[in-house]
Amino acid sequence: MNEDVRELEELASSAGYTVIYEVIQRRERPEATTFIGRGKIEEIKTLLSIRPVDLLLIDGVLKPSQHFNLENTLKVECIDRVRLVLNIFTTRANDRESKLQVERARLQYEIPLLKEWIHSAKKGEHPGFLGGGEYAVDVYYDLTKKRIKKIEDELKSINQSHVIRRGQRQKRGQALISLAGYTNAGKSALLNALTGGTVLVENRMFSTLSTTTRKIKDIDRTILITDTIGFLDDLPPFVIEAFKNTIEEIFTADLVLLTVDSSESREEIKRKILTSKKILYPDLSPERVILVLNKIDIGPGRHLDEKAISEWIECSAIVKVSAKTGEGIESLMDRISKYFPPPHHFEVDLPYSDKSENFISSLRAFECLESIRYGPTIHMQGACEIKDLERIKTQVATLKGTFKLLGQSSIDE
Ligand SMILES: Nc1nc2c(ncn2[C@@H]2O[C@H](COP(=O)(O)OP(=O)(O)OP(=O)(O)O)[C@@H](O)[C@H]2O)c(=O)[nH]1
Ligand SMILES: [Mg+2]
Repeated sequence: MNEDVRELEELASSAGYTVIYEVIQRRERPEATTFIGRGKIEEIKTLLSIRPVDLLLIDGVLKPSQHFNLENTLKVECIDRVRLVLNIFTTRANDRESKLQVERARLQYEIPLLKEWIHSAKKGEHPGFLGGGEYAVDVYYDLTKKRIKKIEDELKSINQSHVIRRGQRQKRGQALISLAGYTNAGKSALLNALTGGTVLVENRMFSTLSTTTRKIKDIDRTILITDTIGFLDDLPPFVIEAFKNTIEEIFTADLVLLTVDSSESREEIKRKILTSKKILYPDLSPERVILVLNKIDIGPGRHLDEKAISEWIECSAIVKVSAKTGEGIESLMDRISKYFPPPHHFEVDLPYSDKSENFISSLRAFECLESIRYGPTIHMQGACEIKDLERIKTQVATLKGTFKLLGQSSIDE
C-alpha cells in the first residue's frame, strides 16, 4: 500500500468502497482547471477504457470548477476527500442531530457546485441541471438555501437543550470530561475503559458521530465523560462548522482527553496531533488538556519521547495507555482524580442573625449547601472545593459560628 494514499484507502473502505487501482500524481500544486495534469488525465482515460470503475476518488479538495471539468473530461463520477467524508457521515448518522448536521454539511458542499452549474448553464456549456435547464438549477439553489436555514434553526433549538443540560450539570457540581482526537484514535474504546461501558468501537473511520455521555467509574465524585466525533486532516471549515453542536461539547468540558493513536509512525502521530491542535487550540487552553497516547500495546507508543511531543503540543500532562489491555488506565484515572479533587464536606452552626441569613444565601448561590436545620442554632451541612474552604471558615468565624470539616479533626472557630 502506498503510504501517501493509505488514509484515502482507509476512508474508502470505511465508506464501503473497494479500491480497484491507484494513480499517483506528483506535482507542486494541482492543475488549475482539472486538478489532475493533462498527461495523467490521458493515462486515467486509458485505464478507464480497459477497466471501468464506478467512482474516481481524489485525495484532495476539488474546487467546484475543477470538479465540473474533471467529470466532464473523464465521464466518471469524481469524489474528493470532502465528499467521501460526507458519504461516510451519511451512512453513520443515526440520530436526529447528527442527521441534520450531516445534511447541512452536504448542502453547504453542494452550494458552490450549484453555482458552477448555474454559471456554465448560463454560458450554454451545459444542458442544465437534470435536463431541466438553467431555471431548474436556480430553483434548486433557492430551495437548498432555505433548507439550510431551516436545519440551522432546528440545530439551534437542539443546542438549547444541551445548554440547559450543561447548566444543570454544573449546578449539581458534576464535572465533565470530553474525548477528542483524530478519527480511529480509540476514543470510544477509552470511554469504555474508563466507564465500563459498551459504546461502539470499530476499526473504521468516523464510527462515532453523535455524543454519548457516561459516568467515570471508581472515582469519589460524579465525573461524566463524553465521546465525540473524530477529526481528519484537510476538512474545510464548513464541515467542522456543521458539527458545531457536537464540537461545542469539547470546548465546554472542564477537561479534554486528547486521544492519539500511538501505534503509527512518528510522522503520522505528529500529523494527527497537529490536526487536533489546529481544531482545538487556541479556543481551548492547554491546561485543560491531557494528551492520551493510546494503543501502547502495539507499535512504538510506549517508547515515544514526551519531550518531543511537548514540542508539538502544549498540554497539562501526557499519559500512555492501552484502552484495549487496560495498561495505564489506572494512572489516567489518578490524573483525572487529581484534576477534580473531591469536594470537602463540612458542618456549620450559626447563631440567628440577618448576617447569617446573607451568608446562607451566598452558600446557596455557590451550590455549597447540602442541608439546613433550624434548631437552637442554624445547623448546616455543605461541600465545597478546597479553594473555597478558607473563605467559608473565615466568614463563619466572623459570624461567631462553629465550623467543622467532616472526616477530619474538628476545627472550632
Ligand atoms: N491494539 C489496540 N487497539 C485499539 C486500542 N484502542 C482502540 N483500538 C482499536 O482501534 C480502533 C478504533 O477504536 P475506536 O474506539 O472506535 O476509535 P474512535 O477514536 O472512537 O474512532 P471514531 O469514532 O471512528 O472517530 C478499533 O478497532 C479498536 O479496537 C488499544 O489500546 N490497542
Ligand atoms: Mg468512536
